[in-house]
Amino acid sequence: MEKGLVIKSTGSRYKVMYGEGSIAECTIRGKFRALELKITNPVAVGDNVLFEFEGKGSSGVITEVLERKNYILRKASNLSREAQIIAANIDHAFLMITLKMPETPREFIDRFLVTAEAYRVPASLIINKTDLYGENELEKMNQITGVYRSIGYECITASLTNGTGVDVLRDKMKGKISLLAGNSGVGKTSLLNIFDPSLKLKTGEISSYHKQGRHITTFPEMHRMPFGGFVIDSPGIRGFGVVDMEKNEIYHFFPEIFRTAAGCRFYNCLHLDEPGCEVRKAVEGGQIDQLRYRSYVNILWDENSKYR
Ligand SMILES: Nc1nc2c(ncn2[C@@H]2O[C@H](COP(=O)(O)OP(=O)(O)OP(=O)(O)O)[C@@H](O)[C@H]2O)c(=O)[nH]1
Ligand SMILES: [Mg+2]
Ligand SMILES: [Zn+2]
Repeated sequence: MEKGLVIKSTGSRYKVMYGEGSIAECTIRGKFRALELKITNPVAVGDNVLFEFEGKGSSGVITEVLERKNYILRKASNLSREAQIIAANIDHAFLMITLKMPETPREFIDRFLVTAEAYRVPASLIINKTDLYGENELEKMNQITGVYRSIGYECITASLTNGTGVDVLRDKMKGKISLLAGNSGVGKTSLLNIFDPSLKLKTGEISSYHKQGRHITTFPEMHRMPFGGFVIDSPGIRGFGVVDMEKNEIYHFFPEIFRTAAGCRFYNCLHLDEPGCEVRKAVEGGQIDQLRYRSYVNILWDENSKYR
């Protein structure tokens, strides 16, 4: 019996790192106790597992997944009730976004942050491709960093083309297990290639990212960094999610709404149109960002419609 760390999962096969960095190619056998219902993959990148060698060489069978401290889920769609674990046991999640080529939708940012809050994964934003920004995008960038910093999320601006922000990011990821998430084409894999040029990971052609984005990275994979620690590169994802979130706890995962909600008249206020709602007041007064509030309402609406 060996203890190892899952660094790649491609559906039915798993790469497990053990010892001083040896790799075993593993499969799973038997039934795994489902840690949570509606999760489609029993073993995920970042899982600590027990496995047994089988035959000769470096193949093995995973027999147990050890308890997870946290994880981030993806959903097939916002309305889906099934989810897949992208990565588990994350020290810090970084959502990489861009304001141009492609433009990350604002609600996408909030859905990611809600997921991170719900599973207690500390999260930050990386705003990449600043070299491409004109006046318009720079203004948007300042607005976005203003909103998210005031909530408490760190925002790091970067350009991988001219090297801005790379040292800051290296420093933040040193010695930790970090998840690098974000929509397709923002530059996640490019950052890993800068951190470790020997990885030579496949990145996308800038011309192929028009609106939808073509996914270059297809499976999450954990890479050991030369400066210590691991970074998980993940495929561009459409939807993040929380499984079975209670309607009246969604706002708990919007820290600024949660703080403000303490002043609402009704303890069960959903901050829609209840009288004496401090959240609505703060949205109208500009203390809570309107788009953040809209994301909240949309997520609430999705959770509601699932049960109809
Ligand atoms: N101009 C500019 N281009 C960048 C920057 N960072 C990355 N790119 C380019 O953006 C394209 C997409 O980069 P990838 O690293 O493949 O993006 P990804 O986020 O890994 O995409 P998926 O694997 O599909 O999720 C590549 O052509 C990169 O060269 C940047 O800071 N500025
Ligand atoms: Mg990639
Ligand atoms: Zn309220």
